[in-house]
Amino acid sequence: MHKLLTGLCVALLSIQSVAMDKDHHKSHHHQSNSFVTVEVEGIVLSNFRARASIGQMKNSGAYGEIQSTTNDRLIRASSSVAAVVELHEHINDDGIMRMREVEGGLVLKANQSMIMKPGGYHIMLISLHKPLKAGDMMDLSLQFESGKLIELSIPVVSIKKMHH
Ligand SMILES: [Cu+2]
Repeated sequence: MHKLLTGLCVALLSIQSVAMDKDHHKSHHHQSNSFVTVEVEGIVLSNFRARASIGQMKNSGAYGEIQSTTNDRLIRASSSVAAVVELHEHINDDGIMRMREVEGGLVLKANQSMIMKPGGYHIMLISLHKPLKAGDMMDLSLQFESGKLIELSIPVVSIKKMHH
């Protein structure tokens, strides 16, 4: 799998260090949360956030928007905050909304936004090691079919802010 290795790109991003690649940088601030749009190797990431967990619930979700300049796929996500991280979609099963793992990952069509949001595609955080509290940051790493690997630090926001 040489293809996977040659395109490998690791970027450490956080709200403190978004000043990368200023030439193509299309950053604009989202005032409603603390994640700033970043662009890495032709992939633009915006509005990333995770939902604060509720009480003792061990699951939560992370959301955001991804746009790639080339056709690609988000094939895996991981984080140190949860034992298992899956890519999910919601489906309408005879009037009942259910979620399930997306087979083969989330498709990114060149220059089209793929939006993960509550009730749609999302990154499922399963078996949290500790509660996710609003105001915290959490790490999230995104693996793409092209071999690109992007590591983010994303804010945890309350469910109220999530749906604004
Ligand atoms: Cu889910």
